[in-house]
Amino acid sequence: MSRCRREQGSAVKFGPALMRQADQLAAFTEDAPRITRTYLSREHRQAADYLIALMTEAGMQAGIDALGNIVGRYAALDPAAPVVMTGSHQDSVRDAGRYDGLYGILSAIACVKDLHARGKRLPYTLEVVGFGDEEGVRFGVTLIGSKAMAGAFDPAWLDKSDANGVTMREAIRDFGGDPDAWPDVDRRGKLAAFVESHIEQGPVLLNEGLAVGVVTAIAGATRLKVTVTGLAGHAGTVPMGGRQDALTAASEMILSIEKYALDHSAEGGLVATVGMIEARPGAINVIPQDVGFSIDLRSGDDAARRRAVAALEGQLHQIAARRNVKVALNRFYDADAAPCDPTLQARFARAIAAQGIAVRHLPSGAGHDAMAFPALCPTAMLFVRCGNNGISHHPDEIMSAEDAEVSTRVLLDFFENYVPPPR
Ligand code: HGY
Ligand code: MN
Ligand code: MN
Repeated sequence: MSRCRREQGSAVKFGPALMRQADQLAAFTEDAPRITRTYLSREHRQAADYLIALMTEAGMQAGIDALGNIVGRYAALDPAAPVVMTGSHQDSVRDAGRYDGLYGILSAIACVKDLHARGKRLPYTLEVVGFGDEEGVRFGVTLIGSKAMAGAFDPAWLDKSDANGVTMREAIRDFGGDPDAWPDVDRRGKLAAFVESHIEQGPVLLNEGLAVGVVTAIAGATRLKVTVTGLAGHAGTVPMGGRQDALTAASEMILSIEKYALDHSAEGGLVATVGMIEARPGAINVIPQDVGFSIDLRSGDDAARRRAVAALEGQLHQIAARRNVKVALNRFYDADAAPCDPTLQARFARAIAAQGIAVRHLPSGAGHDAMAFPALCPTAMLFVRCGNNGISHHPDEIMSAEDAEVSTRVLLDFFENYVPPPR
């Protein structure tokens, strides 16, 4: 009997098909054999066409909104019924795994397909969304689709350009969208709840032998761009004592950032990452004059994250002064920790227990589209176990058909038993 067969002998319904669908979507990539799919790209369109076909086959009306979000609707019998939204993002980081984001869209579609096959409608309209951009790879802005739906879209984003100088406005038009219609995407006041199913992207569920878990809160995040300005010089003639080397100064700054995060990791699970660095002029025989690097700071405790930003600002300026270079920090992204709704968490807990699985609540260090919604409506997340020690944002990201089966059953149980509060 296949390992995926259910203990109770009930047939496998979801797992293998979900794995096949994730494999198919992984083929829509800009740099095969790696997986990279950015906002409004040709590959975004391919993924949209594929997901719209799956949504339609599952009994939904499906299409793309003005900003490139893929939206499927499984209408309630009552046209005036409340709306619940679910989904995740279709885009990826560079050289990504194949489940981050996409799994949450596919699992929700599988739930609707099952409901439709049984001729069952819900006491609410269920919208399944593939958000166009959560990772922010192409334009440096994250959560574009989910923030637009939450009424937090900033029209200034439309003038941001990608690495080829194409503005978001032009890219939306080229994609067939309408950048000026961004206010139409706003769903404020129209959603009863938002839920997202997503791989954990960490090792907690794996280490505890659990297929699924309930998210308590999503960590807050601050992202900064640091520029260090020294003085270029001949690598052979400038004595070590007199240098204004921007790269060695940046190196000391980066190690001080790591040390701060290590010393304060108990504060809401504070983490700090320098993921990008660039040195100019970038010649082997020239002392670097300009260095730019990124800082990504996260914590479940907003006050701790703010303290970290202030402390690091002071530290970097002290190092710059001692090394006779200049430093500037540009904070371009700030998101407070997003709490998950206790009632929805309890609903997920009941659905997990119904599968005979111990209920584990855990925070999310990763950011998600769900972060945009607590301001609008009760919001919750279901985590699914990752293999390979929980690695993600990496081609070794992995999950199992068995866990896809279980987590989709949990999500379906949630949808079938959730009753929106009276309006
Ligand atoms: O960066 C994040 O946490 C998310 O994967 N975009
Ligand atoms: Mn991601
Ligand atoms: Mn994600």
